[in-house]
Amino acid sequence: MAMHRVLITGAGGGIGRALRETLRGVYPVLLLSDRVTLAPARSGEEVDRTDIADMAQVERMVAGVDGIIHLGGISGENTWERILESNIIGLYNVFEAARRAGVTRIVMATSNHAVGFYKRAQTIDHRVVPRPDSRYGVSKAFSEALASLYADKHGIGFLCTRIGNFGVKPLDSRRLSIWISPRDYTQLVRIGLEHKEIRFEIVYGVSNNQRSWYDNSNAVRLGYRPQDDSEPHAAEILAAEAGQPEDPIAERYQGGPFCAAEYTATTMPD
Ligand code: 15L
Repeated sequence: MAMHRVLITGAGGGIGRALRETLRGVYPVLLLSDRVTLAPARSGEEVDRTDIADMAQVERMVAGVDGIIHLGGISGENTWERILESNIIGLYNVFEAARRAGVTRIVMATSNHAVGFYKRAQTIDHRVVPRPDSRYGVSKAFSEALASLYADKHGIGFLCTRIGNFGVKPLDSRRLSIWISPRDYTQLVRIGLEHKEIRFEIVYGVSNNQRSWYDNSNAVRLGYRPQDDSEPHAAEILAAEAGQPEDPIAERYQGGPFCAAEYTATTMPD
């Protein structure tokens, strides 16, 4: 199962731009796609412009591809119409076109927001049922369900990476528990594309954070050995946040402000 030609959707976003560098030369061809214009192709790269909401364009994009890193779509809360177009219809188009084209492996960006309504006091693993904290989180739970269907029914291997927060360093106290560094995410993506026995797996896309809310033993079982930990950034972040007003809903749940936004219930879920 050689990965010769690997497609990155959403290649113009923050994670896509980072993977473009860290995966350069790892696979013979990196096909970089987005609906926005990308920087011109260098050696070993091809650049494509596709709107994943358009099936005909998606079919052209996936022709001749061996593996896909699917990052395309909306990456935060948005209107139902935009989520529907990009994260439901667009996602379906990518998986269905991949099936028709004989793609064998897909690494997919799901999110901590698929399980954002678990409390911070709880440690969760890859087997918990989804508890989305937003329309965006619902679309990510849908993406995991669609991946499961295409794995079971059509034999495509899926690594669903529930990404916490990707960046060179954690941004705030919540992100101390869910941060992932570019090199750790690159390692996880390579496991997803190269591990011989992946059928359908959910893992947390997080570094080796001391403050983690996740039992990421499924990723470890697949060979993931994260190098980074948010802890060296903790003192500075916590000092900067000291004395700031706290939202009780955001503070109680892992999804933080995604849980608090539009919240109208009169009692807090357990
Ligand atoms: C996500 O899923 C988003 O894609 C990202 O932009 C951040 O908001 C992240 O979650 C987070 O929870 O920090």
